[in-house]
Amino acid sequence: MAAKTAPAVSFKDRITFEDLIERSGIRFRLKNSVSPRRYSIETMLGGVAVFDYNNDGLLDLFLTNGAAIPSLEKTDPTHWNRLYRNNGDGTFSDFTEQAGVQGIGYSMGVAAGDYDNDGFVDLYITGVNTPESD
Ligand SMILES: [Ca+2]
Ligand SMILES: [Ca+2]
Repeated sequence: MAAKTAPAVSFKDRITFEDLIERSGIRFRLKNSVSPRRYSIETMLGGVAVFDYNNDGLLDLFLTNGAAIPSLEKTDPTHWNRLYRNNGDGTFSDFTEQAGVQGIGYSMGVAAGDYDNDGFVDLYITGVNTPESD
């Protein structure tokens, strides 16, 4: 029996990448409010959930974001967590306000699952200075 060799890969078959963020509609910027005190939370955020929040068969995005330091308050929309609905054509729409998921406090992580078995995925967001962290 002859030894098998790996198939030849030509350079034309190489994987290429294209930066599509500009036309995607995703305008998220992680804001961890770096401080001279270098609090540990500054390096512990940036949770992402990829899930279908509206059950349309298209994966949507939820991104956690920080807050001002030292208040740990989301003092303006640049600190909001963001929910982006997948439009199905390579673009996303910001549904953060419609869904009421801007967040409170310094958000760090997120888990997704159907907690109450109603057929819609729920989010569990972790962080500091949230009502649950008192
Ligand atoms: Ca969806
Ligand atoms: Ca649910």
